[in-house]
Amino acid sequence: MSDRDPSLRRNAPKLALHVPEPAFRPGDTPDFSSLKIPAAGAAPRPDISAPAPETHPLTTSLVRVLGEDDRATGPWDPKLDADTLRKILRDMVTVRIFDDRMYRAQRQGKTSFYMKCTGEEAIATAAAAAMPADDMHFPTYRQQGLLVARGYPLTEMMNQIYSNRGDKLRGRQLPIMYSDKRHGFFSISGNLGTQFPQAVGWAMASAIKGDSRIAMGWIGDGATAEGDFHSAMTFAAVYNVPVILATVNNQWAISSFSGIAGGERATFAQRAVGYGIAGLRVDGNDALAVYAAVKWASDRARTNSGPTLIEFFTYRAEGHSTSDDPSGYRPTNEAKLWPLGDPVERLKAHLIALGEWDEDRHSAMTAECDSAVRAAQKESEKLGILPEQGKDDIGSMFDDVYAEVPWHLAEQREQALSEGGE
Ligand SMILES: Cc1ncc(C[n+]2csc(CCOP(=O)(O)OP(=O)(O)O)c2C)c(N)n1
Ligand SMILES: [Mg+2]
Repeated sequence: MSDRDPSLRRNAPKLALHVPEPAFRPGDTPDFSSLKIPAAGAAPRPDISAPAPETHPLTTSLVRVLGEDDRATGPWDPKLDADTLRKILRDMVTVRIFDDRMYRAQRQGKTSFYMKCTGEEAIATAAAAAMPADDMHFPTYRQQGLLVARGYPLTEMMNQIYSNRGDKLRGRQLPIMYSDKRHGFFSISGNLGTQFPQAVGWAMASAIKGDSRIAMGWIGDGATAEGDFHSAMTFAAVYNVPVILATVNNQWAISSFSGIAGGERATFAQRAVGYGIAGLRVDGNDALAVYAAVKWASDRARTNSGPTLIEFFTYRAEGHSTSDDPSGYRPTNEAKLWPLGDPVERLKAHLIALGEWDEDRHSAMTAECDSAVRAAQKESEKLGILPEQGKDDIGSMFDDVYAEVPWHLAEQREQALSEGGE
């Protein structure tokens, strides 16, 4: 009798699959009490040239600097001066105001699409503060803080969002998919995951040329399930590439929770262990911890001590984009109950505890940021908003793709122009 005969296997268990489900759905009361949150200052800080395995215990804990008492503590305290702290705070506040105004602009029909990074502001702004301005970032759509922190004009960002006459990308990209080489900000690609191998490739090229600039690649928790994540990790490990690979674990990928990308089985930082590279898991709502981790990984990469995978643990406080309504898949008060708090409030409280800030100064600074964002918006809207764009120069949509326009596109352009672009 063949061993494929089903009668021989009748006592075997029925095979089954596990489909991860988030702990809380709409209507439930979120309870984060089982979440293990190590105390600030508890994580050891290995030397930047330490062998990768020395960092591996840090892939299951959490690097935290700002304590419950709003003080900075432990070996990861980057000991920043008050001006640097105030600059990071200001950048975070600007990003939040910018996000709110552009979200509203989308609701007013001035553009088709917008994505906020609410609750995640510390990650890009503190990372930018920790690295020289000529290092290269390969960001996703949630690192607008890099541009803000590096002083990219807000008007330019808005011109891109409105695809208006000032948009130097000439409407080629979806709103918010910025690109600016001078600010070390690689063109955002809507194809998730591409940023990781591209950052590794750029950093390899930098090393091959004998340059001293490093790259930082960015990815979301959901996109780590893409093959690109793993190809990038393999190359980074094999060639000891001078790169920082950052996973922003905001626990959601549109309506899929992080378990669908593997987050139930291991932390995202733990993937560094299998590849044999350094890994850190960091409180993404603690600007000082973000700064310290990125500085550590940047110094490590720059001294040829190897790549680092950093997981920034955070929470996506609002919808995925203007096209999303999270009340359909998670409790509405989850962001408020998230125990790692609000990154803006935490840094503000720290500066106040240091005697370097107060409520009046905070209100004045917020008002200044608000005026700057409003002024930029006014300026940008003089150059047009999205619904007004495109019809006047329809032939230009064939430009900038090929050095020489192929005959079939030339033919289509002629046709579009002769039909008046309708
Ligand atoms: C290759 C690819 N697959 C799917 C999508 C559609 N998509 C856009 S954003 C998104 C969720 C990504 O979630 P995550 O990586 O966690 O980043 P987050 O939005 O949370 O910052 C998906 C599935 C895409 N843009 N590209
Ligand atoms: Mg996510």
